[in-house]
Amino acid sequence: GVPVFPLTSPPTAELHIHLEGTIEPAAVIEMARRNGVPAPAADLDELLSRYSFADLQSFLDLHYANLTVLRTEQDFFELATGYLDRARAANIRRAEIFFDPQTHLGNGVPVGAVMAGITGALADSERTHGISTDLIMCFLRDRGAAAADEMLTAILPFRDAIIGVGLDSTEIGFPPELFVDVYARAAAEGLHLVAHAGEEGGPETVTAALDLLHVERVDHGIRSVEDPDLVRRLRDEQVPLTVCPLSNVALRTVDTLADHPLPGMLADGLLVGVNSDDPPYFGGYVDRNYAALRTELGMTAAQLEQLALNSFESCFLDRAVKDAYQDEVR
Ligand code: ES4
Ligand code: ZN
Repeated sequence: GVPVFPLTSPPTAELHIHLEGTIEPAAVIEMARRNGVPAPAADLDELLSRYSFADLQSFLDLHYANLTVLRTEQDFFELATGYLDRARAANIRRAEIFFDPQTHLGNGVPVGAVMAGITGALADSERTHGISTDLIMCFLRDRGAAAADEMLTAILPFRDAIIGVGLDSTEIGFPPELFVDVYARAAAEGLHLVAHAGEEGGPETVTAALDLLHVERVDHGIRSVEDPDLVRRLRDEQVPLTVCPLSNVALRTVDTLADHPLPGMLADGLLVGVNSDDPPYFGGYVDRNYAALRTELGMTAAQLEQLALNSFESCFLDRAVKDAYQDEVR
């Protein structure tokens, strides 16, 4: 018979995807062997047994251990190419991709090698994969403000390869207040501004990101629903929120998908979209997130279409380009 819901997810923009968080477990083992560095686990089975999390920090511990195997330009080229292949299969048409050069600098990998590998893979992504791509460099909040400032200086030779800056890693204990100066510097460079907030931290971290860092978009932001004044503001100003449903379940930010605030946020008129965050860790790409929203939350085709339209609305793209993508959704 005719399926009640479309079998494929709508064309979507993915605005909350960590490039390093797309590394497949098998690639971790293979790159460790190839680079002659210790693998974070004896074999694939042992590695996979660790893919279960209590909170954000327990995920980050595994994530950073896995990333010690990334050493060469070729590793970053393969990482980004692998992402494009899987994003294409998930019907992604536009990706604004986070990456974390501080992690690799800390592992002894020069920023030039990171940039050459990633930009080499993404340079022609529209033609090779039908996906337009740009990069957003994130500061690791747990390394503090001075390190973020040094990182911004180190990326300036590659200024034209990025469209913006973000803020990720451990949220609790590292509030937006610490990063006011480095965000002002990034703004003066003409970079777009986003930040993770309101994932584990409360709604006050979202308000601080807006008021003190002047972010244009908030990553996660789900705990905003605890503050009615903030919800009104997010609706009135149509601040984009990059929500990651399967990530929130995997990191126990929400108990089950049925408890997720996304349907209520959509009903309240917030500009929310669906994103995958770190897909091999959290249960899949955007298509799997849409499928779970259908089957576990009972979201309708009309709601999913709105989420897809919102994803393009939330992009750092010209109006005419957004319109063209949105016409493809309808
Ligand atoms: C993150 Cl540094 C980093 N990488 C991937 N996902 C994240 N979530 C929060 N910080
Ligand atoms: Zn994230």
